[in-house]
Amino acid sequence: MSQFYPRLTAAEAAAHIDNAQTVAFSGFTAAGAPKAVPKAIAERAKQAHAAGQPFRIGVMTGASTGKSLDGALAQADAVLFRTPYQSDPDLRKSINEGRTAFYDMHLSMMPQAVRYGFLGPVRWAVVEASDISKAGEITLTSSVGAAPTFCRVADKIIVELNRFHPASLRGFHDIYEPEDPPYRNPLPLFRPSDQIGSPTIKVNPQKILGIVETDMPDETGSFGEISPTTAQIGENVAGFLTAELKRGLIPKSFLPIQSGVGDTANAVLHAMGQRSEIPMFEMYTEVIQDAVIALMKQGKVRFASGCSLTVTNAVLRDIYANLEFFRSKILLRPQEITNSPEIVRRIGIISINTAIEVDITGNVNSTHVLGRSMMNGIGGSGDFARNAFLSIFTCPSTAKGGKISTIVPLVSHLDHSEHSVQVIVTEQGVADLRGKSPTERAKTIIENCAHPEYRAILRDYVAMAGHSHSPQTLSAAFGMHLVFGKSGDMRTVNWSNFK
Ligand code: 0RQ
Repeated sequence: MSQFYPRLTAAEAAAHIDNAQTVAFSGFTAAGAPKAVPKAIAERAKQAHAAGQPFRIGVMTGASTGKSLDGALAQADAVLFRTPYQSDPDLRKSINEGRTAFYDMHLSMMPQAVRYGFLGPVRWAVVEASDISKAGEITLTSSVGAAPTFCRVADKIIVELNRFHPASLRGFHDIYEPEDPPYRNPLPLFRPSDQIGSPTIKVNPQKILGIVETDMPDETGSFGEISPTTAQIGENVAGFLTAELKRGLIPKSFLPIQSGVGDTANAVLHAMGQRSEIPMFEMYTEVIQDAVIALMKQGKVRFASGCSLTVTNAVLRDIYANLEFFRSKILLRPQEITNSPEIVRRIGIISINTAIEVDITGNVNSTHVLGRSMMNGIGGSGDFARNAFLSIFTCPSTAKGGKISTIVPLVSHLDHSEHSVQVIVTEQGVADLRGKSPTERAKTIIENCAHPEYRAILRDYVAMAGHSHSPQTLSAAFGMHLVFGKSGDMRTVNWSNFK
């Protein structure tokens, strides 16, 4: 169908993009992110810089992307601002050195913020497609992200038609854009498998500048082996959910699961799959990872609604080779639907996300290392955690070989407040915070989740507060962080220096 549009090389497409323009790319994680055009834009930036000319663009996407997008543009120092999420080491460096302005957003809010005009005009949408019709119907590839909104608002669209993804993917996407206030209707989605939109993004063909043909696999990294620590975290989550089922606090038919991104999330799902007491369940999640596909094949996961197929290439090839098996089991939706706080609350999602650090009363930092350096961003964790039926945060009890305790007196940056966090799980155990005061929470978190080497340190911190509602001493609250800055080991903290 692509014969109806001008064919362009990536360099020809990139030549249309000017300094300081905002470019919105499809993609959610590396899945479905354009590869050829951003690399060509990076080349253009390098040439401009070599000639002493400025060339930096604003970059919007659904979430993180792959090395050909965030990586190449950051290496070329071509990113003026970036939103809403990233995980590329070069871009992270550019953000933390203050060269790229990063706007860390709840992913559910990104498309509407673009439509509302909050993020300024969008000149270009660059969208990876598996097919496009003469009438302007775009079939996306392995993710949806914010592509429908980007196509709607952008002045012009460049399509990367990627032959790696089959055109028969049509039907795997459920494209639905809510109306904007004051005219928004309730979202007619009641079960994870409900299809509410259309299979393609419909655009005015006149807006399409041209088509860049590619044949490139997604740049999704591989998952690490399940380590003893992540395996134990997985076991602890699965054990907790099994006990909740037995207590009748989770319905017998179970509830939809959202699980975060990364090795811990994969290990948690793997452990859930091993438990015969947990019935077949559905996922209403943001990122569909390898473990979900494995559980689907085992008959443990009935259906997965998500924003992206963030799976390794071997798994994606397997899905494409068995497309008809998966057709009735997977739907990819825009991020404002997968992460809709209203749907999350209404359908009763069990949400499982990873923290960087947790404090003794249950506040969670998901984004900043030692309060200053951006890791990735809040992503969808806030959309889910604040609204979930059950909001669980996992993390190893220590980082950097034990020199950092992930359980601290007060988080050095706040993403999820104690009011949104119900359960903390480390490899040490489970802290159930429901119905507990801050002082009771502190005791439970320290005794059940902190590493044994840090328990006495944290008990001493709590003791310092004496009788109070929340066991905090402001002069010492960042004592462990400050000591780490000096000695490189939180275990060297001496509270008498902070009283
Ligand atoms: O650094 O690799 O240099 O050793 O942080 O830590 O344990 O490998 O954790 O890869 O699971 O990521 C929260 C970042 C966890 C992620 C976060 C260091 C640690 C290591 C990574 P090294 P791990 P993971 C929906 C859900 C926010 C978005 C979200 C994330 C590195 O899960 O970005 O939830 N979440 N989205 O050593 C200093 C600490 C540390 C620390 C860990 N306390 N202090 N360094 N590290 N704890 C999905 C989406 O939104 C797409």
